[in-house]
Order: sequence, then C-alpha cells, then structure tokens
Amino acid sequence: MNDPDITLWGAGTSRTIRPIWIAEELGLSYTLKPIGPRTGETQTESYTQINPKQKIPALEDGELLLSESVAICCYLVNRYGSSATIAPPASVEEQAKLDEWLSFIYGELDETSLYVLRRHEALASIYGEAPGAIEAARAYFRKQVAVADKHLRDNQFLVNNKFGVSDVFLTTCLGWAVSCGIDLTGNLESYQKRMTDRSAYQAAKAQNTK
Ligand SMILES: N[C@@H](CCC(=O)N[C@@H](CS)C(=O)NCC(=O)O)C(=O)O
Repeated sequence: MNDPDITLWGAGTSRTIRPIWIAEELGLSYTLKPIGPRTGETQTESYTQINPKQKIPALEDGELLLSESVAICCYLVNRYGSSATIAPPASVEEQAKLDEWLSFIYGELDETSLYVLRRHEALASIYGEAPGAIEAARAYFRKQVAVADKHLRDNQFLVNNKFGVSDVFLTTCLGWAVSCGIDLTGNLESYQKRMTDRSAYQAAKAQNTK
C-alpha cells in the first residue's frame, strides 16, 4: 500500500474532533487544515469542490473526497485499521452492531438533541429562539442516553468490548452534552473519563483546538 496522503479539514467542534481522534488512534500521518464553521472558510470555491455541503469535517485521501463524520471515521478504520489499533468489523454481526450504535448516536443524540440545542441556543441569531424545542431536546437526550448508560454498566465499550468508532461518537456527544449544561450519570461520567484519558484523544484534542 502507498503511504497515505490524508488531509483532514475542520477543527474546533465536537464533530471535527472525531476523524482526528480516529487518525490519532490509527497512528496515521495526516495534514490538518483547521478551518472553522461560519468563518467563511467553508464557503470558498476551492473548499466547495472538496465538500459541496460547505461543512466540516471533510477528508481527502489521494483522489477520494469524503464528507460526513460517520463516513470519514468508518472509512479510516476500514482502510487503515488493524488488530493493533482499531480493527475493522470482524463479522457481519459486528458490523451490524456498530451500525446500530452509530445510527442511534448520530440520529438521536447528535442531530435530534444536541444540534437542536446548538441551533436554538448558540446559533439562535440564525435559526431562531425556540425555548420549547430546547427543553424538549434536553429531555430527549436524557431519555435516549439512558440506553447507552445501561449498556455500559456491564461493558467497557459499546461494541464487543473493544474500543471503536461508536465510542468516539458517544464520547464526543457526551462532551458536547456537558458543554450544554446536561449532567451525566456517574456511569457515563466514568466512561467519558476513561475515553478522554486515552492518549490519542488528548492528541486529537490538542489538534482540534488549533
Ligand atoms: N452531518 C455532518 C454535519 C457537519 C456539520 O454540520 N458541521 C458543522 C460544524 S460542527 C458545520 O460545518 N457548520 C457550518 C454551517 O452550517 O455552515 C457530519 O457529521 O459531518
């Protein structure tokens, strides 16, 4: 395999840290272009060629252009992962459980709860004030995250008791929730601490704040 020629676009958010964290876990060398949202940097003609959605994160790997934090993280593991770092799913069943957790975390926690809070709190000048939606999103997050809490009472990680992409997504959502003033249960708090104590997370956090 040729040496990877990876560029990751985007820094500063709970979504941009995800591919950076995976790249650090995999020990990949990559170039980070730490552009931010709503700075105008995602609106340029050259960036629009990379991601027509004008959003971050995005990845370039040789000829491949990819957007969507879920797709980028799964691609990096499937392409560059190994049993020494993060292994690609070993069976159809393991892939299915990964898909289940990722769909749940991205759909229910990220977009339906946390991004609703973001749109109507920090970004209310763009998306409008919506106090009812904010309260409902907080309550919805708490109800949904209880499923992960219960699972983690008997498991160290989400899928097959080994660290993987779904742990990156849950951890970044938990950190995002805390920054929105949502308290975590003791169980989720200790999971969050174990995940963020990982050296790859610490390295990614430093990159993501560039
Ligand atoms: N579904 C996308 C969401 C990407 C997204 O919304 N990114 C935000 C930053 S976290 C962004 O680029 N916002 C800029 C904008 O909406 O103009 C993903 O998971 O990668």
